[in-house]
Amino acid sequence: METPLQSHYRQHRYAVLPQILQAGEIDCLRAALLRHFATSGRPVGLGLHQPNAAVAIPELAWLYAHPGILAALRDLSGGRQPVFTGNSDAHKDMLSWWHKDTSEGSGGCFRGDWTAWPDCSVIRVGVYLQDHPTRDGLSVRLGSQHHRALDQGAVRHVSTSRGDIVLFDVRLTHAGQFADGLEAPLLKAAGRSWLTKPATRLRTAYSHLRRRVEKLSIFFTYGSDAADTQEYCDFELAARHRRASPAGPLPDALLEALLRENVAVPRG
Ligand SMILES: O=C(O)CCC(=O)C(=O)O
Ligand SMILES: [Fe+2]
Repeated sequence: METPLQSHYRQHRYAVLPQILQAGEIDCLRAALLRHFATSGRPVGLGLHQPNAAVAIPELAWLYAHPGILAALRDLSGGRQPVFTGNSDAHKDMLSWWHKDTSEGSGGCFRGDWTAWPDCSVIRVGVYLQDHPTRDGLSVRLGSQHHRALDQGAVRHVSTSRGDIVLFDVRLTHAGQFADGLEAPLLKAAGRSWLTKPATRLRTAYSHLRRRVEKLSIFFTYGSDAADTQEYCDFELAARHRRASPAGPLPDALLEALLRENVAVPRG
């Protein structure tokens, strides 16, 4: 018998885990991200992006080994050992656009025709640190795991509240907050490197005027003991070696937390 989580995920390739994080935990995460982004992060999507957040923001360690998240991942994989791929991003006020988390722009993380696979063990875990009942949270395109083109699949906004966790197949086409009419030309301008900073500053002023609260989120990638997860991890490792600045090892506190929860971590 399938569990309700397995059945929803099998049909839609995404699922919401309601109320996994407590109010105090969300406050902690928000404070850690606000502290970090006060001095760090790269301008992306008229906001700030921190790649390799597991290394760059060590205070997040406990989140990656959260028992509620791991129980769901074990459920979805039929009890296989979870694998923390090390891929983790944090975002502040970042606008987004349709994409997949399969690194298609840099060669693709999977060998073979993944559009034909009925299943995929590599799962993105998304944590929004504010409510998104009707907009600006995660949007997905249903059935898009079978298409390379990013315009395929009916669009669904995934309603989430503070404390919820969202899980989705990395092949699924998805986006976060879309640019509104005023932000769209700014976002386009920010694509030119000399305009990135002024465009981002203008957008920050616009958000203040609209009295928006800071939009904060953490996204990270898990797999399980399976061949496609191994491919994803090999791709990640090679990409990390190609990058100019070395990523550095995962913090000891994170490795210990993962070990305690019997999570595997790829070598390298
Ligand atoms: O900006 C968002 O909310 C989505 C983030 C995302 O798609 C990612 O980190 O892979
Ligand atoms: Fe993504």
